[in-house]
Amino acid sequence: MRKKITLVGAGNIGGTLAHLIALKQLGDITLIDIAKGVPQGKALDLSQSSSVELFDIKINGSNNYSSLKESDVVIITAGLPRMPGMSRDDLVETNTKIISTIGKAIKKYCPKAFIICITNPLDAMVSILQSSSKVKKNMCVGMAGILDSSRLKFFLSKELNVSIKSIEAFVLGGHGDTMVPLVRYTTISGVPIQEFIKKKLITQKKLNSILKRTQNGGGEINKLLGKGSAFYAPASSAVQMAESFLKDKKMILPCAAYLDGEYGIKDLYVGVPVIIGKNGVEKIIELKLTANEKQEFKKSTNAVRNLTNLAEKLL
Ligand code: TXD
Repeated sequence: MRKKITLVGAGNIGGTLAHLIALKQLGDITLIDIAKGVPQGKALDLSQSSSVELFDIKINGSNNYSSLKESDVVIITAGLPRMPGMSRDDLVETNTKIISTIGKAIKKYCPKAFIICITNPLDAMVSILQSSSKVKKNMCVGMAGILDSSRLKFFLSKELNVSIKSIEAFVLGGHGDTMVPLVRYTTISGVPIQEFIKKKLITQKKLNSILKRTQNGGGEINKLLGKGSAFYAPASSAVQMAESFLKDKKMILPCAAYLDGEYGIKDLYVGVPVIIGKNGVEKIIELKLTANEKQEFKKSTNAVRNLTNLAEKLL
């Protein structure tokens, strides 16, 4: 019996999610959107590529949340993306209302599903989604850290002229300007990046500019596109999470997960490395942080908590 993956939001990311999931044949796909015809049109268009891509999964479009029924995985991108010059936090009011409505629909139609939130402001929206859907806290997670880490890895691979496959990097904390790229855990084929600085293969100055570029990764693309946000890399990142759940791959991935004391943080969704398997977020990986990293992480979690409290007050 094929799994059912429902994508709430059939816009730039939603359509790309559907395409990637179809090509990987992860399960049958239902696209839901409020825009009349858009989920149906994208579902039909994607289905018409099946004879070329040779996938057998079914793809449907709907304008009703009742189509969430019996979903195994739900990926949410519904909401407004940023316009140039807007911060992710500027979206909080509009998207909080949208996300809480969707959360109630999940509670009604698929309370056992694994929920992946993408909508910004990400960390606060994951919290709203969990509190309105009442799904188990470890079955609700946010996609941001994989995207932010992927941007960092890409910039480093370009600068060092090495395969992207050789680079490991982590970003902790909120999906915003306060995110914490963990330089100390950045390695190239297991060699800490500090060794590359010592060998003058990259300067500290260049590394710092790469970290800054990573923190502004979303804004850079907003500016280039003129409207809307990045969508290819965000979609790939969320599909990696869905696949780790559906295939019980137990990958260690940086995601916005619920902390209940880990890293000294209680009752907050924020970006940390987690293991994702068939039971959702199965474990929070607690990395040892230096005093400086702890300070940066605290700054980031404070910003996330303020925004989460604001979102909850709006409900
Ligand atoms: O790393 C991350 N988490 C971020 C997240 C990376 C990139 C983009 N980020 C955020 O994802 C972005 O700021 C937005 O909040 C979401 C979705 O971005 P996308 O680029 O896909 O936005 P679109 O193309 O505008 O698609 C949003 C769709 C659109 O088709 C709307 O009609 C629909 O959401 N929408 C709804 N669907 C269902 N239900 C409701 N209420 C609804 N409202 C809007």
